Amino acid sequence: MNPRGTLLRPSLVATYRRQVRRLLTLLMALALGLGLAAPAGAIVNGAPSTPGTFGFLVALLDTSRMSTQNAFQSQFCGGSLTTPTTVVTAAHCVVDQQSGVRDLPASVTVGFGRSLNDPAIRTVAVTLITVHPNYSIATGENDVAVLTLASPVTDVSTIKPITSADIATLETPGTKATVAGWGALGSFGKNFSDVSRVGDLVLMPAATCGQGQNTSVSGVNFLAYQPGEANSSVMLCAIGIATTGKIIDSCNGDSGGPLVAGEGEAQRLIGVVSWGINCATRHPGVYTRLSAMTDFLSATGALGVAAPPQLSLTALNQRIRVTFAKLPPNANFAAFTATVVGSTTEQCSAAATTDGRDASCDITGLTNGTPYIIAATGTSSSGISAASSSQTTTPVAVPDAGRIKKAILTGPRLEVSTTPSVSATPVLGERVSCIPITGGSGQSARVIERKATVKHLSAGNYICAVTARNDIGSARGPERLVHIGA
Ligand code: 4AZ
Repeated sequence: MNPRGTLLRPSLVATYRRQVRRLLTLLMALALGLGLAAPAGAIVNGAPSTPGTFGFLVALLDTSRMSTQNAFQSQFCGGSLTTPTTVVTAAHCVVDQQSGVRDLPASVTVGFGRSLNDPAIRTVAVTLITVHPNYSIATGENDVAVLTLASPVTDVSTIKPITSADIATLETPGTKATVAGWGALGSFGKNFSDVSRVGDLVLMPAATCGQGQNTSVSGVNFLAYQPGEANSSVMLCAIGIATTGKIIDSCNGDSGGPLVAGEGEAQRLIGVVSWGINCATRHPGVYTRLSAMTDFLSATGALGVAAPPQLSLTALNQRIRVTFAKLPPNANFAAFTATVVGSTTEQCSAAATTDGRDASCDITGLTNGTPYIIAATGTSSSGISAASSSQTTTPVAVPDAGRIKKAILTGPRLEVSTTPSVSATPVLGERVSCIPITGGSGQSARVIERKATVKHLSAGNYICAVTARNDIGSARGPERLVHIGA
């Protein structure tokens, strides 16, 4: 059961908004045609963004809808560019609220620009979506996700997320904050803005945001969220009152977008539009409290410091092979280094790969039977990452498997020649195996007198290597990429 009962679930957005914007817009057009008044506009009761400001505000666009319609019809959430390759948005924008299934990166396109009806709107693909590990659909807690862009956007201003240093100045109740987006102009009107709009808000006390204490802002009394409705440790509540006395609030379609505070160089992203009870009513809007999400933002690279790479270790003879996962969370490394913790000499480095293989390198000259603790860093345009968490493994006297010297395609067969595998005890067997880089099962063949013939390889790219076995175990030699043409 939804703990917020009748509330307008954050959720409505991802599922509902994606289908509904167009219909609502049509209904609006009809309403206008009938001479009904359009709701006066903002976010709700905000104002158009000033050109040249809020460049970091991005629109999340439904990729498939973009193939037949424009950005205005395809927009379903907002987001903020925090580094040239990261967009911070709401988790509920990219997680199906019924099934919990996450959107695929390819299904979301990021749009840059002020007007969604601009036919020249700039779009960038998404390669990775990372949802906060403790995001809860049921409670709406930790409603934050990071999108990693396919290519860096360096000519648009970014906004820095708040860190602990800024909490005292930027999270105090009464602090002025601004929300921006392309969301609904009114709770019931349900018409949407083409040009991004901004609303000036003030932060409410934590007591109003989950502890049941009503607060008045500019003489207007606002109703608090009760315990179990909102959790102020991970949420911020904010609302605005216009000079006209109208209530300023975020609304459907603004979800994922920025709540910013501070001026000039000190401006920070303090919140992400998350949920509320309707819009511009007597309840404040609720925002993800980003100061409580620092570890997540750091781990995804959204703070601008490269996230540590992920590594896996293979114990070999007097060496340890370190493999760096090409994926998460921030896939923009140019190179990796793995080091035995506490050593300055026992290390290895590898360039990032572009061919779909994971990068790897061997730390050599180690002692069999001794455990080694290993951590890794990555190098990207934003510098050297923090060290990864460390892992331990122990080199063992498995064979040093040979290397593929030559791989020649003759018809459907791959003729392979190898260097010998070396082992302290007899080598009991050697095989060459080739695995498709896209995954799945491959083909292998026995090595006899340093030669093997691998058959039945269909067209594609394969990673081939020699595997050698002795009485201790087996080991895989250096990998070689083999392309089988169609
Ligand atoms: C939404 O559904 C939504 N008034 C966003 C913000 C608020 C309510 C609903 C806050 O996207």
